[in-house]
Parts: sequence; structure tokens; C-alpha cells
Amino acid sequence: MNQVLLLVDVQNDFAPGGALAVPRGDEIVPIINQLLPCFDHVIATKDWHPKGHASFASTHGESVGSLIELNGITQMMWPDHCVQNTSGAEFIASLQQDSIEHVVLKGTQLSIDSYSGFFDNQRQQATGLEAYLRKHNYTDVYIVGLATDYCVKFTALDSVSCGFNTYVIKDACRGVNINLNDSENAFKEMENAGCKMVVSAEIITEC
Ligand code: VGL
Ligand code: ZN
Repeated sequence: MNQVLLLVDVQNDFAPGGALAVPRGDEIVPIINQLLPCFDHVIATKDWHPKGHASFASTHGESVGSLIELNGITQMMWPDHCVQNTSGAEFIASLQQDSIEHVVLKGTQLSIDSYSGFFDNQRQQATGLEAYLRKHNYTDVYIVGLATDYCVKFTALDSVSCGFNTYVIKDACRGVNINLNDSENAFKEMENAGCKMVVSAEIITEC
């Protein structure tokens, strides 16, 4: 049993005041900081888009929140966010970062989005996360981060489908909730797919 904590997109643009603010997204940081000492291995993903990315409403002259068809799949139009090498793409400063051993960049290709930390939305290209986990024999992946209803969900679903024992630490995630129940529905979907749903206290008290 080889456990790793996977931090999904704990970045400024997803914190309150950021370009794609997740309500109360900053609340997960102190929880993550408490979880960190419980794990020998910590990996993080970063949403890392080039300027003019295909998921940006501004790229298409569309309005934020509208849906377009992009290479045969439906794409939500987001505000410009997590542009490479901008402060919005940096980790939230209060996150303790010294134990992060590896960072996986996603959404780096101009014409395709990547909610999952494993594969792009067309499932055409791998980010290298799966290969990294296998190389290090990590079998148990504990997921926290932003946003529950997008990147956390798709990362967790891909983690299960790759065969990793996948745990989602529910109170260390926050969702966009464009629709009221999106986060709750996302948690149910992850659980139905085989993710084990846990809370941080279970882990912190046992470590
Ligand atoms: C995310 C929307 C667009 C996320 C990233 O990290 O959940 N959501 N890009
Ligand atoms: Zn994005």
C-alpha cells in the first residue's frame, strides 16, 4: 500500500477574488495543510493554459457560461483563467508547498481542455500523471482540491478507471456549483464509480 496525496488545482484563480472563483475555495487550504504531514508523498496538478485557450469565452467572442461545440464535444466557456506564468496560475500562497514532490500541468494545449489531471477531455493525450504514479508504485490516491464538480470529479473518475484505489477527501474540496447541486451530484458520481468518500478528520486522527 503506497499512498499519495493529490492536490487538484489549488490555484489563485480558483480562490475568492480569482478569475474563476470557486465559492469558499480558500477554506480547503488550512485543511490540506493539516493533511500534508499524514502523507509521505504529495503531488499537485496545475491548470496551465496558454493565452487564447479554447476554453476561454474571450477566444471565441462568446459569453462566459455558454456552451459551444469544440471538436465534437461540448465545451463550457470560462473566463480567462490560469494563464501560464501569471499570478492567477500560482498555488494559493497559504498552501504549504515544500512537500510537493511533483507538479503535473494540464490544459496546456491551445485547442483542447483538460479537467482531469490524467487525460484531456477527448482522452487523446495523457498528462504523465498515470505514468508517474506507476513508476513510483503509488497505489492509493487521495484527492483534494478545486473544483469538486469539474477537475476534482474528472480526476477522481480517471484515477478509478486507471485502477488506483481512489479516495476523495470531501471537506477538502469545493465546487463551482453553477447549478445548486452540482457538487453533491459530483460526489455521488465519484462514489458510484468506485471512489471511497472520506473526511479529513478520519485521516488526521489516524496519522
Ligand atoms: C477547472 C474549470 C475550468 C477546475 C479548470 O480546476 O475545476 N474548472 N478549468
Ligand atoms: Zn481551466
